Amino acid sequence: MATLEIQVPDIGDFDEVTVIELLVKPGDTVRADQSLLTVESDKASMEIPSSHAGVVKELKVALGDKVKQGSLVLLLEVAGEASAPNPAPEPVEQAPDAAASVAPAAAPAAPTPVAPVAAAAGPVEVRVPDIGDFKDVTVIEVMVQVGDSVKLEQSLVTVESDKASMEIPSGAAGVVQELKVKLGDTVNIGDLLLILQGSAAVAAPAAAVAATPNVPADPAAQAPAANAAVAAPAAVVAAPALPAHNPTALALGLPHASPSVRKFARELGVPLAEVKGTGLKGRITDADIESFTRSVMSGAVQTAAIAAQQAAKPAAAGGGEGLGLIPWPKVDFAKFGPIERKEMSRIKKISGANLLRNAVMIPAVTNHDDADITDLEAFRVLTNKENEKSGIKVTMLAFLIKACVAALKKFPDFNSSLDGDAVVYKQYYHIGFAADTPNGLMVPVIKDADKKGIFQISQEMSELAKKARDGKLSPAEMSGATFTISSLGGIGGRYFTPIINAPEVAILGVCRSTMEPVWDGKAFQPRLMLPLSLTWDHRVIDGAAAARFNVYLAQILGDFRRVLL
Ligand code: CAO
Repeated sequence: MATLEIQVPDIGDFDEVTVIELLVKPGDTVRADQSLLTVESDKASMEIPSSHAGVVKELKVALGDKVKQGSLVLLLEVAGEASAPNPAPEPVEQAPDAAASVAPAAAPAAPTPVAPVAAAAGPVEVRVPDIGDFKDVTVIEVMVQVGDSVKLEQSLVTVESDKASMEIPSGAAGVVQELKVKLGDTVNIGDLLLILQGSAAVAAPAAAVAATPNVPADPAAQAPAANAAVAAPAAVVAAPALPAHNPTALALGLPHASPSVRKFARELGVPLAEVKGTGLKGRITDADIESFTRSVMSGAVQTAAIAAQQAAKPAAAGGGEGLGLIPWPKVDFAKFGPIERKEMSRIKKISGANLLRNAVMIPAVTNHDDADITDLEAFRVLTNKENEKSGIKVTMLAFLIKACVAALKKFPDFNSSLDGDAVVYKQYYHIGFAADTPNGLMVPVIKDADKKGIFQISQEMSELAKKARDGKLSPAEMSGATFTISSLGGIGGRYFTPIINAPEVAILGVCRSTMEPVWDGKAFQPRLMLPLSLTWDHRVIDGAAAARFNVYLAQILGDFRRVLL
């Protein structure tokens, strides 16, 4: 065994960076290249990977510490004789328990600062500067749009590799004439980001001419941009300069989170902008993403928008002023008789805020209809009898999920979400179902329900419902629904008006089926009728489409062979 000193590697031009996240603790086994901690400057965050596999013996930094190249990060115990894989400044000690200095694998290079050197008029091409060793970084945020006035050094886009994210500020001032990148694009050094109608200082493309990452550009190399052309677009490299920390910009722009947290959030479909960070300086941590996702529950809750929750708070808490309403009545209930006061559960508080937001913000309409499920119920009962030994009980809800998928395919508007002025049509069919649990409502999700059969859906549903009741649903199991069904069929009732699970645009409520006399043109026949209540977002869906959706759904439930048509 040898003990290695893991130090902060060359992190480019950053003088000092703050430790904002510790990703390991003493006793943890780490792989070579595994991220150990996240450091952050005012414009970039990066993860510092381990150069070796081993066991963390001692952490030498704490949250909030300032570190720079060469700072000792931790002591790592490595098996046998350690050797540094990447250029290491110090040879590794081989003596047992001797501490050795090892530089971790190359860390992300810092964008190189450049200075504004000249005024420009006319179109100015703003390009990706030298961003160090990164290739094919992804644009994860575009902070400006056409027509925006951009100041020199104002952040334009955020790019992200698997280990770092950084904002790319503008090397020129002006008005955005044309955007050349969009979310999800991959870019490299020199790629065109946007064209500005230049009006002020232009930064020289110093970063672009820096010979190697992490090496400050030669000031002489800044000269060409001083002559930024007037007629032809001037080639300007976005200057990754590092102005002083600007909390306002942060608040308005990129949520504060490390690349791995962003990736985690993306995997779960969590909108980072809606997550409240509890880390240093309000930074969003993995735990925040997890607790956010855990709070996604109830028949009317999918995502928690903190901002909306805040806005909704006055009303929820007894105000109403936020909505311009008269205050909630304050009554001394004890005056009228004995009372008991109980705090609402955390889940109820969170889901309440979400329900309120969804109820207030969505112009929702509910259509009611009935489906004749006489034959389907007979088939279900027979199927269960025939498959008694399998241990899988086929439920009406499984058929409903399958029938809804067919209806969603026929009416794609119902499987969409609103995103600003655009409608996002999802080509996958993840169906959430409201589950009543002792802790409150949860909405587990059957993923890819279109690709699953009734048995599989029934089995998954019963497993997920059990997990929900036991409080063991993982965030991933509650994420990504495209449509939700809330079934009160096992309980009773006729119709109700479910609240849409934003950002979905529709939800189906189902109540208990009852035997009813149905006129067949000659006589009343006893038929098993299932009450359906479809709530839909009128911004995306029209009443006629909703009526058609219900009619089609009822037709399928009436004769499941229609699914094949
Ligand atoms: N009509 C008549 N009977 C129905 C029915 C319907 N629409 N749906 C279910 N049933 C019957 C079942 O067949 C079962 O009967 P048996 O025990 O005789 O077989 C019984 O009711 C209980 O069913 P279930 O509720 O256990 O199973 P399910 O698949 O219908 O539902 C689940 C599962 C998790 C959705 C349900 O347990 C649940 O939690 N429902 C509540 C959802 C809710 O609260 N929604 C409101 C949200 S808005 O506040």
